[in-house]
Parts: sequence; structure tokens; C-alpha cells
Amino acid sequence: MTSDNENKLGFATRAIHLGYDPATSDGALVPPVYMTSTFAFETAEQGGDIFAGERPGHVYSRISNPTLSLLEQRLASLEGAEAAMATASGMGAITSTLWTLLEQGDEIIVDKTLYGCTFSFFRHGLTKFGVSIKHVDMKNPENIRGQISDKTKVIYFETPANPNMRLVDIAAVCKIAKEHNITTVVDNTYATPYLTQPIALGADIVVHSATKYLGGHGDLIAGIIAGPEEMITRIRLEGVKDMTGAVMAPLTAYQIMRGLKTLEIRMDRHCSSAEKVAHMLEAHPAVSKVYYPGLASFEQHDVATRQMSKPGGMIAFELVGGLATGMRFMNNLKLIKRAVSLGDVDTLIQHPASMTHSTYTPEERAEHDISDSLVRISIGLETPDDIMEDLRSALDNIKLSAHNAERSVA
Ligand code: 7XF
Repeated sequence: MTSDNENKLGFATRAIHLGYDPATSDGALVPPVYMTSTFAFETAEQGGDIFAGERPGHVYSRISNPTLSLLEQRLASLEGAEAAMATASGMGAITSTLWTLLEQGDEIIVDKTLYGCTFSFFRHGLTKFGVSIKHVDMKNPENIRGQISDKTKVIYFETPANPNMRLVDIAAVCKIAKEHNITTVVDNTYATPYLTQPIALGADIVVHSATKYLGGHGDLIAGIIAGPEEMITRIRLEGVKDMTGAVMAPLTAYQIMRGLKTLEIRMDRHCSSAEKVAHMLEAHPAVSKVYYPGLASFEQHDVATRQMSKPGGMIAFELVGGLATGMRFMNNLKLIKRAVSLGDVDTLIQHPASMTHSTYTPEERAEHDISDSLVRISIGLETPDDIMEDLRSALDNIKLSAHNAERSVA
């Protein structure tokens, strides 16, 4: 357990030091990685006691491992949670949590827009086992009230939402949930605990795709669940141990701890570059709409100011001319990579309707506010002028080709 004194240290200090004393490991500055699947007991009786939970200790790395425990301690502290559990992927975190919290006959209320595979898990996974899903437009938290029944066990949302940047007012939604004794689960992948801390705003559980900003370098797949100790223990022993088996590998935990050491400075740079890019895109005649929480024109700018310390590194936008123009623009890029995922040092651009959100049918995308012409960009850590120059020249080139096409028609 983390001491109160350690928890008073600054965000970056905790991300670098928390829970580890080199004196316990021959002075090694970097914590050792426990590459072991199992743990030997001194006696048979001791093994039995640990299994029975009557003595502390590790048994088997699908349940716990010292390298994962250190990462979990750090993430619990950064999220302001009592405890955390590391998982094999973001989907591992989401599914392990919900398989634990829900049972046949229960209802779950979820926001209108979700990451494609999360949507698919709700729509095609949970429903198969008798859980019903109600999508509610949480832009207005009051919409939730009319949908709550005595079967509602969980309220689930992302903020900002993938891919269209819709925000959910965490404090307002969690207040309603608490009045009805409903557990709230917030996907904090886009914001990271550096920008938003859902638990301080009233949320029960936070989930992450740690593949993104927490790892930060595009070289791993991982997830995190943070929340009250009692719930995390249940998720560990029911959801992860027995249902999904979605446990993180020790080497991945090491990579994420390395990523966490620079989370604060990376996020500062992601945010400052994204702000520049968002303004540049908004001013460009080939761009019809930019969705970025830091812009005064952003519909929910007030929610962003209230619950995000900075507006983040993700931008969604639409081009004049829609989908066809968007594809031409993406193909014009030279430095920026056409790839899914986000939160990496590299700037990544993708087309949600045909990529990350192709798990929705076209009708579902229309219903869930995911326009076919939307382009999503994750601003990386390259020199900001180079990112902007690549975008500007790709945009100028579509304008040119559109102009030439018009002239040839005339
Ligand atoms: O299982 P993963 O680590 O890939 O995480 C799933 C996940 C969960 N929540 C959010 C908000 C996510 O964005 C993701 C993964 N999204 C990637 C993307 O949107 O590019 C996945 C590439 S298909």
C-alpha cells in the first residue's frame, strides 16, 4: 500500500518513484522485472494459507505479480483510486470489469458514442448473455434519469469519446448514478489521469487502454482498471482470474512504467501541439468543422474547462467535400502515418467509419453521431511546425485537385 506521504507528492514524482525503494533490490535504480509465472512456497502449509487469503503473498501471475503490483500501485495513485489492476489490453480491462459487475437480467446505460470494439462488446457480447443496453445521449446528463430502472446496475461512458470528441460531464452523471446506487465506469483513455481524474469527480471505476498515452510509444497492448479496493479485488478474482484471463505480461508492465515516467511532459507537448494544429485546421478553407475541446467554437467548451486541465492531444475534423475529399487528403500526407491507435509519439491519422468504428453498421454510425466524413488525428511529439506543414500541404493539394477537376468539367 502506498503511504499517505507518498500520495502527497506531485503527479510526475509519483509517476517516477512511487512504491519502490532501490535498497530492496541491491540498489537497482529501475525495479526488477519478475519474469515468472509461478511462486514457490516455503512449506505446503504456507502455500495453503496464501491460497486461502490468510497470509499475503503471490501464487501465480494470472492473479498477481510483483512487477504488475508496482505498476498497479502507481496507477491507483495517479487516478486517485484505492487500487488498480493491470490487464492484457483495454478491451481486457473493459470486459473483465463488466463481466464482474453485471449478470443476466441487468441493464447498463451507456453513452451514445463509444470506441468501436467497446460498442461491439455491448451490442453483441453482453446482450448474448441477457444484459440489456440502453444508449443515452449523455451530453445532457438529465437524459439518464428517465432511463434508469431497478435493473440498472452500471452507467458507462468515455470522455472525450472516441472518435467524435463528445464530452460527458462526469460530476453531473455520477451524482445521478449515486442517487440510484448505480456503479459508474469511465473510460479515461483519451484524457489520461494527468488531464482528468474521474474518481475525484465521483466516478467509481476508471478503465484505460494503456496501449495509448500511458504506454505512449506505440509498442505494446495493455489495459488498466482503477477503483475501490473491494471492487478491484472482485474484478481480479472473478473477471480476470476466472472469466477473461486477460492478464498483463510483466515485461509490458515494465514498459508502461517507463512510459509513465514521461507521461506529464508528453501530455503537455501533445496538448500544446494539438492546440496549434486545431487552430490551424479551423482557419483552413478546406476544413468545414473541427472538434477539439480547446477551441472556443467547441460545443462543450465549458465542460472541457471544468473537468480537463488541458484539452488533450486528439482532434476530429471534417473536410469540405466530405468522405472522398477526406480520403484524398489522408493519402496526400507524407510525415503523418495513416494508422489506428492513438497517444503515441508518432502523429497518427485514421478514418473512423472504415477503420476503428467499422464495427458499427452504417445505420448505427448515423444513429450514434459518427459521421462517414469524420477524420481523426492523434497529435504526436514531432516538431509542431512539421506536423502543421504536412497537414497544410495535404489540404492545399486537395484544394488544387478539386479546382482542377472543376476546370476540366467547365
Ligand atoms: O484493447 P485496446 O488496448 O486496443 O483498447 C481498447 C480501447 C478502449 N477504449 C478506448 C477509448 C480506445 O480508444 C480503445 C482502443 N482504440 C484504438 C483506436 O481507437 O485507435 C484501437 C484501434 S482499432
